[in-house]
Amino acid sequence: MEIVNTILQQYGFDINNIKIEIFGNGLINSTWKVNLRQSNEAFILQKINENIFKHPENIAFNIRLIANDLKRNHPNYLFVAPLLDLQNKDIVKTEAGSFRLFSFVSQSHTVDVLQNSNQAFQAAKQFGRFTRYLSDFDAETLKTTIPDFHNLTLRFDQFQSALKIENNDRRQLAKNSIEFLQANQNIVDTFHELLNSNILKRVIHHDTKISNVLFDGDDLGLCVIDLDTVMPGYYISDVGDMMRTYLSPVSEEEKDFSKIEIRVEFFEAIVNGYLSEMKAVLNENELKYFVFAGKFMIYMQALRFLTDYLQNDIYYGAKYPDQNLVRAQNQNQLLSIYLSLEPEFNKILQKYI
Ligand code: GN1
Ligand code: MG
Repeated sequence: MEIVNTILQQYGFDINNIKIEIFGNGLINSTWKVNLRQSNEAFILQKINENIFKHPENIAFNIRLIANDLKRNHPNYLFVAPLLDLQNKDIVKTEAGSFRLFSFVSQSHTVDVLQNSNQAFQAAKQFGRFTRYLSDFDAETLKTTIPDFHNLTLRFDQFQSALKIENNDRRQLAKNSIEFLQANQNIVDTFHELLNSNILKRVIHHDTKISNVLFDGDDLGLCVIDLDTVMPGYYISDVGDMMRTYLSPVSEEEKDFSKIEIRVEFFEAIVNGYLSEMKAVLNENELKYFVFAGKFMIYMQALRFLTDYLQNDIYYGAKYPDQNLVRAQNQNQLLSIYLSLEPEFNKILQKYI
């Protein structure tokens, strides 16, 4: 906490006049809400995890480029960019890490668990709008903040290597999950096919969980936040992570797998919301991979959790011993339900394209 106070002083805060609370539930960065005692004004302070974002200045670079482009071409779009410190820097580097500060947008709220399919529609629309507004912007001018972040080929290879060298006990406990992922390796093959098709690199958010959308008082989407993983990528990353995180009433942390379900009307809401912005932007070939997007992301997340489990939780950490195994099993269960609904999903998609 000491360091947080020091950082806030660099932004000109009087630390006697603020109240600080831990905020949100991200797995990677640390986030605090800073409330002013004398008014309703509030701020969000974030420490970037530099084990994962090795060059925080690349994040700042990307956000600056995008902010300028949006200001020019879509001046009414609400874009939450980092504030400057007393030395006019948008990122404060210290020995304890790199920090950024944002205004807390007043009259806005975030949602941690989706309550209805309208929220899925609104969120999908916001992520679609973000990519559409930047569709004339050259995505390749952005820095890659995490190399190979959604490279499924690499994620699969990392999983294979973890199987070779790691922990026998854990590998034994993970036997069924390992077999399930190996049996579904055709998802990696389809990913290769996609890479060789006419798929375009676009400005992609890469972390479309519902808590990364700001809503107004009427539950209308306002904008997207948490832009650390904004970089060149494929739209299936954004659509797929919405499917991964919006379709089921329970999250990746749920241990009772009987609670994992797929709400088909939420799938339709994602299709409708995303395509309400992106239908005219995506080419015919890209559209072919819309349903695949969900498989791609659920499968990749299961691989990542299981790989981390086999590597003793070095990436995600674990609050209890088998947490990353449970997360992987949870995602596998979600994937198997998703696969069984594919024909129905394809039919729904046809209504919108
Ligand atoms: C991480 O920290 P958080 O929750 O925003 C991860 C995502 C995963 C997610 C799974 C940089 O995101 O890719 O989907 O956990 N981010 C990074 O909960 O690895
Ligand atoms: Mg994130």
